[in-house]
Amino acid sequence: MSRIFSGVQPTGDLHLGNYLGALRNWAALQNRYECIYCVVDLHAITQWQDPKELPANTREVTAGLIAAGLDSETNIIFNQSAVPAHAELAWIFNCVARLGWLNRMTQFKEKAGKNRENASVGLYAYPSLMAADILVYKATHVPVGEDQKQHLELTRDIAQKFNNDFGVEFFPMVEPLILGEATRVMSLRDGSSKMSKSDPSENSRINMTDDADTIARKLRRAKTDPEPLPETPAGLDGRPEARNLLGIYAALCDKTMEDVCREFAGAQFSRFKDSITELAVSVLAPIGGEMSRLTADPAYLDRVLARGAEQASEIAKPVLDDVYDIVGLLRPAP
Ligand code: AQP
Repeated sequence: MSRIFSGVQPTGDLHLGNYLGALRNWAALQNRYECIYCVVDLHAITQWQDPKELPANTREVTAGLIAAGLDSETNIIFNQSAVPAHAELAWIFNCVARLGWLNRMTQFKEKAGKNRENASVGLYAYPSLMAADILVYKATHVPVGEDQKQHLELTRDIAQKFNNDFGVEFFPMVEPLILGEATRVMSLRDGSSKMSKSDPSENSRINMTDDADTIARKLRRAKTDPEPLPETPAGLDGRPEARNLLGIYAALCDKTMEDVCREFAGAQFSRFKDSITELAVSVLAPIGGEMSRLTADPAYLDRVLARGAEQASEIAKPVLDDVYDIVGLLRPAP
């Protein structure tokens, strides 16, 4: 059976982009693949995280995964730092990946911004750790948003180079799974930048735990343009905010952009915003409610994570043992 790995960072409130670009798709895959889902806390600390908030964020993301429909009994759900094999394989991959490859990563450029000299080495080496996350389980498929495609290509490059360097056919060539409309949800304030947990403007995103009034307020304030909605998606060219809102609507109700354009052809944004608000609340309210219920029981979430870490470690250990043998690293005799 094919095996899926994917991760989400506990860097703050989960938002509609995480839901439509990742969590919802993960839930849809769970009966077709063996699934390993990871709360990637080691990735999170590549940028400053308050140690007082990180545990609660890790539990909240875990609650988000379950509330979005992942069955914690049939899927492996755990936090990355609980399985040291990720960090161990990442170090080996740091010795396989080339500086030139990492220099091309757009996420590093975006996140480091102008203050590149002051970015952490961890942020720079983030893609090596991501490759380790995936390959330590020899995962065959990774469901990712459009934004993570470049990192996945790097994972393939690392796997290929490892196999070539050591003359083995050890790591598989992992395939991306990019699913559905609105795989890249953009900020409500700026249709050219991604909806993101770390955007300083709360109004740029809809959080999975936002209540109905907050969702309505954020959508009311969402940036638009003065034109009525077009009859076809071609009419959205040069209108990034309109494209984003229609894409979100289409994803929330599982329709195509063509269908949504037909439905709202000629309408003003005021009418469309009422409809998208109603739809967003109907989808997110039950999920947000379930997240609140689950986060009120941290002991339950900790049990889910502990069981997941145990199951993940069982899969990772023989892979890492083989890697140590291939590389020629001695392990203490049993
Ligand atoms: N805006 C988005 N549209 C579609 N998919 C998205 N994802 C994130 N943002 C969007 C997908 O969600 C999964 C988990 O992402 P993540 O939280 O681990 O990292 P990220 O992509 O860096 O998300 P953020 O919100 O932008 O976090 P910060 O601000 O901390 O960097 C991934 O599959 C991602 O594609």
